Amino acid sequence: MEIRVTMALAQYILIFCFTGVLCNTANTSAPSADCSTDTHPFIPIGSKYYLINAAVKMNWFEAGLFCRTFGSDLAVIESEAEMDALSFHVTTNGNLWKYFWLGITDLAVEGKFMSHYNGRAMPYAKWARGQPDDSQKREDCVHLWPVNNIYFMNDYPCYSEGYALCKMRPRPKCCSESGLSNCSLKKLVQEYVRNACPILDCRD
Ligand SMILES: [Ca+2]
Repeated sequence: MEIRVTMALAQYILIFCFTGVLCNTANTSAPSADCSTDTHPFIPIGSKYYLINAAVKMNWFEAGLFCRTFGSDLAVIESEAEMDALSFHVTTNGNLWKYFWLGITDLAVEGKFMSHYNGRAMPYAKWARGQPDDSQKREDCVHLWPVNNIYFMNDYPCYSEGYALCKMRPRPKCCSESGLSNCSLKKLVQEYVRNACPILDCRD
């Protein structure tokens, strides 16, 4: 019975090898990549991880590119709790009075502020009094703005200078953490393919 199952699996592997799908995947991706717990250089604030660059001023576009170089995006604040945690961290770490760019803009449709990450309406807002005002009709990017030692949100010219506030993207759950049977199967198939490819001389 076991031999029959193994042979059937080998047949599937052979088919996949000819198509080059699984062999390429097995050869180019480390099985532990999905399970990395290394969050450097992001730091935990509240329940999320961020990278705050309070050293170099950038416009909104540059700040977004800065975050992308670390595989992240300008932060989109999703709740009052997240806003409070970020405000507390920034104000208690010597960065009060600095402007921090968020991943929110109404560049696409004036007055409709959305996440630049997924195009959805901004999930949470804490506008400063009288904001957003699109002053001089040139304020399309949102930043964190301190008013009386408390951070609020304000629309601001995208080419003005501020600091990047990057938020780490959600990581896929590790197979061992999720305990899902399809993860175990995936690992099993990857292991078989990894062993079979050199024998079957799989090529790109
Ligand atoms: Ca404004």
